[in-house]
Amino acid sequence: MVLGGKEDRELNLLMGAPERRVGRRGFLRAAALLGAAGAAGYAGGTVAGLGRDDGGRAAAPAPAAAPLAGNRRNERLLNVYNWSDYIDDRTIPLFQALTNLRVNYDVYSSNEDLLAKLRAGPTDYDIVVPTSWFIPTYRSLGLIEPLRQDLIPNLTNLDREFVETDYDPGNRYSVPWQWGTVGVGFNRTRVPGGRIDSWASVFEPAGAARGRVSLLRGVTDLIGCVLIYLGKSPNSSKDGDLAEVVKLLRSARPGLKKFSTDTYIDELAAGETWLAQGWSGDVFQAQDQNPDVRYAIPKEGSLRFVDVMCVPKGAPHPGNAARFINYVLHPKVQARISKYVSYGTPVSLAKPLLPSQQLGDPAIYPPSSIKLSIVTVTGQKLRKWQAAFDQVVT
Ligand code: N2P
Repeated sequence: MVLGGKEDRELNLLMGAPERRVGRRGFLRAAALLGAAGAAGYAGGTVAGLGRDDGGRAAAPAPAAAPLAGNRRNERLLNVYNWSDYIDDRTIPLFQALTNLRVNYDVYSSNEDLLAKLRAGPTDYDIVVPTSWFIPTYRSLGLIEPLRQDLIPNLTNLDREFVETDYDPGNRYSVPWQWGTVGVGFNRTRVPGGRIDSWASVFEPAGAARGRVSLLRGVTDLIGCVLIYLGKSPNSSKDGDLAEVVKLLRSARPGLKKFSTDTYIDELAAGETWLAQGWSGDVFQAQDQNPDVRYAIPKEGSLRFVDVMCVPKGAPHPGNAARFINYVLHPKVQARISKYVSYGTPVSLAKPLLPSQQLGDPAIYPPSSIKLSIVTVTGQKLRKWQAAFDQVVT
């Protein structure tokens, strides 16, 4: 559909062409193409490396406009640092074409990697996406700055539970990207009865599954879930509880293939691992490749997380960051991302645009009967959890 005026063109860009599904490698390929051809492509209004969005008609070039307000460096540039496997292949090209900003998109695969990178000194990143439970830590370390809320009118699209939060009431420093749960991804042909219901399946691997199990290489997700399995508070920092966590994980080790927060998607899909502690949307991305893959939240309960967009202190382009955040909060953009990554959207206005089977899937939008906890991270707890993690994960 080709429409006439500027607003219609923008709507076309937001809506995009029919969904194309690519895996992580496909996305990285697209990102590499954008890196190579983006400078020429974005200024000309094409979607570099991916062709025109609409067959060459509606994606008219944005005018080579004056500098955009709110930036420290006068560049039509945005540097995004996000989790791996957390975006579709169209959102960045369409944002570039719509705004005439060039985006560098880089990925990490754990909160620890991101925090270490930002603590090591200034970076050029304009947007980073830590899990919300790290926000108090980022604030107290002075690693993030207030958002230019005046440039984010779409903040009103956020569901109330993502505005009235303990970690950042009113979204002064952070805006949700997507949310999800921690659970177990498994190959239904490889587990007795085709289903699993307990964390025992991955924390005490047994039988033929030994050696075919992966656990998350992330301090909060790993330690928090083992505490839950042991019947402790998911926020415990008691030395005795953490000693039990270490003991359990040490005895699990011989039955594990590896710790991973990124490659486990492909390994589960390829049948190299049969069971994986993982994040909900990641497991559904594995299922897209292999229909025998399933996801379960164990009966003992689990963790729920929200990953939030923040601007590092002193970022070169905070104005452009705000423009990107505003774009991401558009219901159509939320729906496109959410549909692809199979995580939950914090914008209910996006839900009517999602496939009904995704919306009705209790593994993506779990009912309140499922026991899900949120981790709170303090400096002392993080040090203790990290020490426990380091005793087991090398
Ligand atoms: C995306 C994983 C993001 C969830 N691959 C972890 N908070």
